Amino acid sequence: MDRKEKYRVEVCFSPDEFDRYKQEYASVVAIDVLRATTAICAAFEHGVEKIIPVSTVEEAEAYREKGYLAAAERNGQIVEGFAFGNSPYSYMTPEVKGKTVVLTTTNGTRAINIAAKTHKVLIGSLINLQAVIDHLTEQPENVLLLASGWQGKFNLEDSICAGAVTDALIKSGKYMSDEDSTIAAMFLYRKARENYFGFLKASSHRRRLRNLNLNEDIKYCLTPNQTEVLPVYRDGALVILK
Ligand code: 3SL
Repeated sequence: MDRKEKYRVEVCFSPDEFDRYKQEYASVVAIDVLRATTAICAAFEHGVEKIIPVSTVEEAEAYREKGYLAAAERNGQIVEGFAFGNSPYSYMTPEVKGKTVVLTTTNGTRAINIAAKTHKVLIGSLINLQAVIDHLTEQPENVLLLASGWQGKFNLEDSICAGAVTDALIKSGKYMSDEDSTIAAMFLYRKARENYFGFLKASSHRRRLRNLNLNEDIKYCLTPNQTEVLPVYRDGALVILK
């Protein structure tokens, strides 16, 4: 396939840079490995029907007051007054099966909502890595992988996951890339792929979560291909793409 005929895949390292990238893509894959997009995929895997991602705690409170099941996380911790945050394990209980959950998190739901204003949004994580790759290989389109980062800054885990998707799409022969961010993400992925847990040992978010005794969450989030679900944003909520 000639380079000019190929689809484009690129990586944006932070929602704060999204405006510089956004024009050319048919869809955006929002990624927040630790832990929002992992928790979202785990929730669908365990029977949640729909997730409404909101950017602020106030919005989540407003939904909760209307009787919705609402979850809120800030700085790695459950926000006071909410029954749960974004630990993937919170979504593995019968109480959430078949339900709509409203979710706000520090970075992940913000990235989703920024991208959803202008684009079709898919949800990516390491736990549904192959599902993302398979979908984009079978139905190729110009795609941007948006790392949620941490408060507007670069982070390693989302960049590695974006690099894993990019690496596979380029190997499929259907995709090309032009941006240095994409090359950097692929380099990081190739360095990390034998042992994500070890590679990320010193990373800021792993340290943050470890200090909150969330090591089990980290292990779950860094274990690839535990589910085939592929959530997509449709009419204000996330649902499983059929
Ligand atoms: O930033 C986010 O959206 C969260 O996933 C952060 S944390 O993993 O809960 O700390």
